[in-house]
Amino acid sequence: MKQFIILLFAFLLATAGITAQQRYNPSEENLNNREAFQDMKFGVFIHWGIYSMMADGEWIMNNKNIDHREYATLADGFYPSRFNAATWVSHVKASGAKYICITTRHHDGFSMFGTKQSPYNIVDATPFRRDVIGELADECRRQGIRLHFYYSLLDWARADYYPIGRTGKGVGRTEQGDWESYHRFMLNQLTELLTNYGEVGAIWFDGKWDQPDHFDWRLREIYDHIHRIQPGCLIINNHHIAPLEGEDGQTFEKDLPGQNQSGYSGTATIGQLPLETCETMNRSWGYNITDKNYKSEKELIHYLVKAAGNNANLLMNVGPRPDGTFPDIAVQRYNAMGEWLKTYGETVYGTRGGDIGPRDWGVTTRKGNRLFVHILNLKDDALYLPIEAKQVKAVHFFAGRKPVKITRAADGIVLQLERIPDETDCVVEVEMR
Ligand code: H79
Repeated sequence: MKQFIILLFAFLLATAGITAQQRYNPSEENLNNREAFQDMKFGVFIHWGIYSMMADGEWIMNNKNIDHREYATLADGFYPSRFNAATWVSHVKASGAKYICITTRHHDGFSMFGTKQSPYNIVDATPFRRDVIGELADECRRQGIRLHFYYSLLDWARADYYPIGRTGKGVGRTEQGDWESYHRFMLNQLTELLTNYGEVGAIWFDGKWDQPDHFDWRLREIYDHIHRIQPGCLIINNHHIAPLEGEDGQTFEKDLPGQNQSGYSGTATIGQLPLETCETMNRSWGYNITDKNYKSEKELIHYLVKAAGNNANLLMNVGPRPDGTFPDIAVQRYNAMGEWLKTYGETVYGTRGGDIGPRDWGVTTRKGNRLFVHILNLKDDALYLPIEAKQVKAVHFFAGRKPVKITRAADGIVLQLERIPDETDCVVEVEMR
């Protein structure tokens, strides 16, 4: 019996040891960054690579089964003569976005930064020879924009990305490879990204879904490696599933949290971490010369507001042209969002999802004791709110802060708007006591 108790005790100690080792304890800096991340609410996603030259999105190598050796010769012709980091960051500032997430290496395997881990990068393999990530990092610091790095876990060009996953089967890769070498390569590149470009707001992973669910990516080693170098750096992984231990945020691809219109978010239960939703402005991530399906200004503003009402950030994409400029329509749309935010930013930045969850008519956001009711689509001149607050006061956020008449109703109040709202977003500020 005594022996059994000792054994049991030893077993309990051992299992406790394992869980303590596996549990990730974010640093205080990291926790602060999570709050700051949520406060920013709006970021610009940038998909740019040598694929941009073919002007048909970032998946062209896979979609057209281009041999990776032939694809690599594109690098010799990559010379974005009009690239100017200051212009990019100015566009971002004008949009009202507070951060940028840029592709440092996409699935095609080409590194857009000066890496020592492979010559297949913008500095060593193109006539341009400039580290655009470094130039962007400097400019972001200058203009007060946070910088996040997109980093693909999957690689269509490297032999050591093996076993080959569900995609890139027709690009002429080898039949064998050494995963240990690929894992090392990723860790070394991440070391470079986290030591050569100053403070990195987040590493944003993509491509986990390329391998079967049971595949061991050794993500925890990668995550711990990142947090050892920059404990404050947020780790976000676009794996379309619930957050994993060691991550600091959760992103949703082309869906608001909890939705699954994209078809990718089916298993993505909402966790406790800061949320983000990423979306394309037209229908492509990488530059697509014929894709003119741009969302309207109103749709974009509605998406931003709905993200905020869902307690999430919006990461809105642009695919710069091969010459290094943003497409004109993208610039125009970003400017329109920025103009709107000049007036309404207070109801978005620094807020969290409001007391009333998303509805057909719109969403609510909250800051302190102020509840912002964003009426996006209402067919009536009055709006019922199930608010418990005993004493509330309401005003139109804009339009001279005109008071909004309130009548009582069962378990809530009714805002008497006196007309059917027709603005992009009719914001009523409710002071809760
Ligand atoms: O970088 C952009 C895209 O290139 C990348 N993520 C954004 C931010 C992306 N690539 N594909 N997807 C997103 C969608 C993934 C689709 C999937 Fe599948 C459906 C993954 C698993 C099922 C495609 C089809 C890959 C395997 C089967």
